[in-house]
Order: sequence, then C-alpha cells, then structure tokens
Amino acid sequence: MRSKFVTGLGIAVLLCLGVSLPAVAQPACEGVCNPLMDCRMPCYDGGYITCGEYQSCNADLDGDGVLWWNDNCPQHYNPAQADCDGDNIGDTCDSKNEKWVLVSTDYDLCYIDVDDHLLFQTLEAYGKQTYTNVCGSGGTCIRHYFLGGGDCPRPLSSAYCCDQAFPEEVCDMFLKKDLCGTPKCDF
Ligand SMILES: [Ca+2]
Ligand SMILES: [Ca+2]
Ligand SMILES: [Ca+2]
Repeated sequence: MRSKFVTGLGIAVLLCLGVSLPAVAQPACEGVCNPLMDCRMPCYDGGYITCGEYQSCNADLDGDGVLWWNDNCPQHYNPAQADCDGDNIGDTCDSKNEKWVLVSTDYDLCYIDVDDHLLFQTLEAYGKQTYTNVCGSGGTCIRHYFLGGGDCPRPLSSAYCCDQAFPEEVCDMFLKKDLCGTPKCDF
C-alpha cells in the first residue's frame, strides 16, 4: 500500500515538473505515409511527427493546385479538371473518354437473325442506331436494336419463316443481310 502511494506520488511530481512520459511507439513514416494518406497520421522519423510534417500525404504531386484526394488526374497537370464523360476520371488521363449520344434510328438496314438460328427455331430482327461520341476524339458507331422475333418450324424455308413473323416487305429488306454498318458499338 505504501509503495503504490509512493509510485503515484512520484509520477505526479514528474508531471508537475513538466517531464513527459515515454510516448507510445508509432510506425515509421516511410512505412505508412504516401500521397493517399491522411496528413494527420502520426509516425516516427527521428522524432514523433505526422505524415504532413513528413511531407508525404494527400500531396499535389502534379502541381496543378488540386490535392491528390480531389484531383481527377492526380499525376497529370490539369488545373481545369475537365471530365467530359462524367466518370470522375479527368479528360487528361481518361483512357476511355467516351460519351455516346444517339443521333439516328433506322428500321430497315439490319440483320434479321443475328444469332444464326433462322433455319432452326428463332427469328430475331434488328434495326440500327447511330451514336456519336461527344468527348475526346469523337467518332461514330452503330448499335443493333431489337425489333422483334418469333419461332419458326424447322422444315420451312427461312423466307417463309420470316414472312410468318414479320411483314413481307420487312423480310425482303433485310433477310440475312447485315447492313448495320461499322464500327459496331461496344456497348
Ligand atoms: Ca494535383
Ligand atoms: Ca491533376
Ligand atoms: Ca472522364
């Protein structure tokens, strides 16, 4: 009882004299600090500091005035932060800078059986849609769109099957012809 009292009294005296107790061990700065780290992260580098003092946290590595966390191209100088397609990757570093806008729809220029099932079971008719890219290098692509389909008895001719599922003029226009055009859209 007496020894505990003496120990407590000793710590109280040290604190009153402004003597610091040993700090809790911190990880080495070089081990924990990087451009993605919170600048308040405490670490050890010859003294107890933070990643901010170590100058390796949430940095503006490309010097465009936007810190790493907020920079949509953290390793490319792009102070305007332009992002045409709105995917939070800046135009300067966006490998797929695409925003496709539908510009026209046609009815009569596509495959009627894109899956090649015409002689077996299924008819599928497709029209085409033309898209243009309003971002980056621009460009145009063509996309199929589904018009309709129907089942076809196996022994009947493909032309007959088509006429059963669609108006004759539709079959005449695009039976087994892929006139959708290229390049095909990859979406
Ligand atoms: Ca930056
Ligand atoms: Ca940047
Ligand atoms: Ca983008």
